[in-house]
Amino acid sequence: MKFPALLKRRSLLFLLLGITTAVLILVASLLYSDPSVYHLPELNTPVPAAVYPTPTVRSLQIRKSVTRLTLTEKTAFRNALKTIKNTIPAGSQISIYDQFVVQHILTMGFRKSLGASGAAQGNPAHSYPAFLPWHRQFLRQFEIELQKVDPSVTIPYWDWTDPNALNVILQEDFLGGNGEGESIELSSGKFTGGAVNSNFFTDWKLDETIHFDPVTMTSLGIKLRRFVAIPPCAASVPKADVQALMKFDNYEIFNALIEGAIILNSNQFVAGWALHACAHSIIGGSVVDPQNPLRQTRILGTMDSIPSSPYDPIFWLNHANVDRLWAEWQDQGHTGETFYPSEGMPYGHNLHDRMWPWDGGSSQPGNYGIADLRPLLTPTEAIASPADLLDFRNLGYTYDTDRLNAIDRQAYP
Ligand SMILES: [Cu+2]
Repeated sequence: MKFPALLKRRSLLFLLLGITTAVLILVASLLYSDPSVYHLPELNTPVPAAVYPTPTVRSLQIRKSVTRLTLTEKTAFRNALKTIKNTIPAGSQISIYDQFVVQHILTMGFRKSLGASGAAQGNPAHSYPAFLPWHRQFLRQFEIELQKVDPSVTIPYWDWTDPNALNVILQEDFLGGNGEGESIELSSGKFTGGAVNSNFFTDWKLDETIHFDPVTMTSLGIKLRRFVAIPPCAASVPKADVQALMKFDNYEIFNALIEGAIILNSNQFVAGWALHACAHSIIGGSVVDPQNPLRQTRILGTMDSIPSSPYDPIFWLNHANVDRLWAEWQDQGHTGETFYPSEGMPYGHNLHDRMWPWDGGSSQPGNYGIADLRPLLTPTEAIASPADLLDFRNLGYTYDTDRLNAIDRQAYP
């Protein structure tokens, strides 16, 4: 064969090879792109102007920073927690408190493969836009239960950027103490933790099927567990991370960043471990793959088991802080329905979708966990969609920060 003809045949071959590769890549990307993975909007998408609602409630209760609580307030909060932890309502097999833990676990059960049914798609409480309103409703429902015991109680918040706040939380007069009795050898050193033996928790019994490690799917036992401040999450969150968060105008980006499974790295969203997710880890702790510090191989403490985490009362303080930051962001010109996606999200995450379990029974979770927890759940009467949760003042509370109180004083003179 003459040289030019060979060249021609070769380039034809290369062209064919090129086309085949391109087709293969396209098919593979279509096959393997997971439709359940949530894609964030572009950075700098324009946002509509804020609309300020008119207040409909007369007076507001104040959720305070843990650092500003008096001893009387700490005691009242602890007593209310204890009471609902030990009260089993008629028709339920578990306590009022444990009902909340089971609700939280079963948000992980909305997969058809687990036997879920009904309208809800994806996890109704995590990884998508309803993360913030779902937890706002969850906290409010929990606070209402506390207030049935003591009407003066509100859920305090843990400002993660204040190292003193964690110190206050972990005192014996409040939610006291790291875990004890176990040590763990990590590449960064030796750390201790284990069961929490503070006085407050002597009768804080956990159900071994409700308290589990979602990575190894094994029980975490009947005692509350903590491994405080082990790597990779340090004992406080950098102030700069929160300041950076507050500068985003797009709701979906704000929601995803504060949840903390992604971070922004030189203008790119990448998998990460920050803010709310890190706060879970600061208390609970987990062992991670040394090759990939984002991959947990074993959960050590209650708070780092995302499903079972409400079993540790610090859960409520962590989420009150998430909610406070959202409230502050809303007050900074991101108020109302224009700052929440109205459509295009999995069911349960659009503005007017009902969020399980406050959906009037329209969706049922599948069997998620190390035992079937569904028979433990008692249905709730409440109905809620993200739209109902946007105005926190309308729910009857505010936070003790200057930023919020400036508006509180105008709205509630
Ligand atoms: Cu949650």
